[in-house]
Amino acid sequence: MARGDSGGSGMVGLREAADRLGVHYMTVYRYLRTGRLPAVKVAGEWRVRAADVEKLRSPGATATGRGSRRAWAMGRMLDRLVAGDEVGAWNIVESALASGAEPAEVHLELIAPALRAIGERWAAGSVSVGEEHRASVVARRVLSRLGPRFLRRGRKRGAVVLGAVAGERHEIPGAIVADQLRGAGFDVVDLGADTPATSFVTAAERVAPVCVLVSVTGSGHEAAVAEAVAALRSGARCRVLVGGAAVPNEQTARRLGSDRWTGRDARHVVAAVEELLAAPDGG
Ligand code: B12
Repeated sequence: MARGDSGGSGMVGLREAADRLGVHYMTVYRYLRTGRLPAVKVAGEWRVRAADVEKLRSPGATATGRGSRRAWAMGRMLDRLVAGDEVGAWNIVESALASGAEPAEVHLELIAPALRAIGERWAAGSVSVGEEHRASVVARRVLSRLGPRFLRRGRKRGAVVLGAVAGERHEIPGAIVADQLRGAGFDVVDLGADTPATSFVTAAERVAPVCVLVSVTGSGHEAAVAEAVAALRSGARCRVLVGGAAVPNEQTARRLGSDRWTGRDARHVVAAVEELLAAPDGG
């Protein structure tokens, strides 16, 4: 008889299922509620088929441990985004949160890598333009739903203005950074995609920010970045950080006129803004 398989019935309890899947008990309960794991009540207790539990384990999930579970969840997120399945994508987020993931980890370990993988598939031709667009809409909606978890009460540490440079339509990296900055106690003015240089200046004049973050993901936006940086330096006289996937290192950051390199992910961006806050004279 298999471990935890009471009576050799091929059925196991929820705690045993949780152990086998390497997830929290409440996560298994959520699988029941959302229909991912069929269950029956026997003498007042939920039982699930051991074979169904096995099916829930991905090929990579035989290894337990947080890393492999997150990798598995990321694969499922990728799959749900490509399918345009908002409910399924949100269920994965809820499961991750229920198993103890921080909202920032959901950003950086589930949603962002899934989107980058979709980009690779799009470039390789295995995901269509339409699927990529639909996936990014679903990702955006899931991010919006997660957003309130980053809100903090209390006194703010300062304001930050953020926007993707003129011509740049990738605004999801900015949405992620904005929420993580909010979680770190900053007030964020997110100007979204395709922001004209003058709009950066107007927003900065209004809120006197710790800095303005100019986001650039794709190639070919150098002229627009130069225009935004010049307008901010002369118009708003504030500190400017240029970052995003098109700024892969310190050298590129400096060449584009950034006061600092913001690093590779949102956590590094938050750290860069905090450094500026700690060095008020521009150090
Ligand atoms: C979704 C998506 C789109 C969506 C964007 C929707 C939206 N609402 O944002 C749409 C469909 C509009 C789109 C359009 C295009 N896209 Co596109 N897109 C993507 C995709 C799949 C995901 C982007 C994303 O959100 N990534 C997730 C985030 C979280 O990734 P991230 O960069 O790691 O973000 C972190 C860092 O940037 C970091 N960071 C560090 N410092 C700083 C500083 C600041 C200020 C910020 C904000 C962040 C930051 O923090 C972020 C969070 O951790 C990427 C694939 C990829 N590799 O990202 C392609 C990708 C970026 N797109 C690409 C291309 C080519 C295009 C198009 C030119 C396609 C076309 N021919 O039409 C257009 C360009 C439109 C334009 N003018 O900008 C290429 C870019 C290649 C290049 N080097 O130029 C990519 C890489 C796909 C690929 N593999 O080729 N796209």
